[in-house]
Amino acid sequence: MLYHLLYPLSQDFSAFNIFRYITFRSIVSFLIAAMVSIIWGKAFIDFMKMKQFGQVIRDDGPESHLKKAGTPTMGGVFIIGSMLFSLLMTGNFTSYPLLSCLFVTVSYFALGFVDDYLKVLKNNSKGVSAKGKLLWQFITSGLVVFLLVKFDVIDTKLYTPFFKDSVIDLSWLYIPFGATVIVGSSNAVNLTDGLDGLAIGPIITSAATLGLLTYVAGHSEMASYLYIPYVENIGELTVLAMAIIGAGVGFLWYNSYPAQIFMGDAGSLSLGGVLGTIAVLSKNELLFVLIGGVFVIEALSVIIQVISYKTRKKRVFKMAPIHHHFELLGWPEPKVIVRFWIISILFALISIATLKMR
Ligand code: 57M
Repeated sequence: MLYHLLYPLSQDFSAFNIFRYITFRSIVSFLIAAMVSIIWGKAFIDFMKMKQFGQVIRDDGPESHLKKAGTPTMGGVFIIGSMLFSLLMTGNFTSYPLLSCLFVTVSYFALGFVDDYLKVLKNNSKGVSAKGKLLWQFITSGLVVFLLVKFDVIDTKLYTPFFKDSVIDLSWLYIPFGATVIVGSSNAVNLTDGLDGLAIGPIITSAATLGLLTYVAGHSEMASYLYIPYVENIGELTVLAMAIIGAGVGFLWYNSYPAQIFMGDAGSLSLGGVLGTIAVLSKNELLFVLIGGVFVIEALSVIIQVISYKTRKKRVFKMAPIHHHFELLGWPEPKVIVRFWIISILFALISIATLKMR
């Protein structure tokens, strides 16, 4: 709103011209989201404790997790709340890419919220059925990708990293493909969210990488210099990425080991979904496999474990997702977390380096 209220005044007060710049609004967006998230987070944790809304812990997991019973969950409420509040101040709501990302965020947040609420209320670890979740996720993402293609916000081409001339036009198949990227990202982040700070770390590094890539893709000269597709109005997603990072840092303040709160499905499904949507909008669908490498490894570990158990009756990992494997090998929880963060930073840097490798 600040952008919409103050920027038009720049004709009379030239100082307000600064709101035109994505770099300025991105920094403000980060600062507002981080501050609101830290302040609101404390109040939210106190509220959840007072109401005794705590996490139910599965009894078939690593033993070290049993002591986490009763930790407040649904931290996604203040992550997404702070992110939206910050964007209300700094975002340009005439941007279709921004509106599409917010639609996915809110829809996945609602799904995760209902799921968390059912778990907390019924005091078991079930919640919404897996089929119900997937259906909701695909309807939302399919609709968004369809509208983006129909109104020419994005094209249906797939651009391969490393090769500047390698472009495949998927035509209408792009709609299920794009939707799958968004749903896959949402669920992979959800699977990763099993240790304190384990998901939010790579969410921050992925958002930072995508924020940089959207900034470049929204700048016609930089885009053509780096041989990446130019997408109109996509720069606005840099402001969004910085709001995600700010809200994420505020959440990490409380979710760092030993966690005072978990993000819940309200956080993991919506944050995973919005990252996938930014990847689709900025035409980084393939590079996103590298950017979100930690999420991909976590999801692959589950797929490999399930296939191996079904076909050979043998497990590849002591337990999937893979972070449980390292825990059961005896690594202390903070070591697993920090090492996964280090890997996510490496993935981010390699992804950025691909900009000059095409
Ligand atoms: C969510 N949720 C955490 C918290 C968080 C197909 C199968 C692999 C699915 C998978 C699964 O259900 N994954 C999705 C994982 C849970 O955290 C809550 O859930 C939210 C995220 N959705 O925000 O609200 C627990 O994770 C721990 N946690 C932390 N710190 C955090 O900051 O310590 C979470 C956040 C929390 C807390 O203990 O209670 C979860 O793990 O349940 N299923 C599994 O992960 C299960 N794996 C499994 O069954 N593997 C099999 C096969 C199917 C591959 C195998 O290896 O043979 C394991 N999960 C658990 N115990 N907890 C099994 C044992």
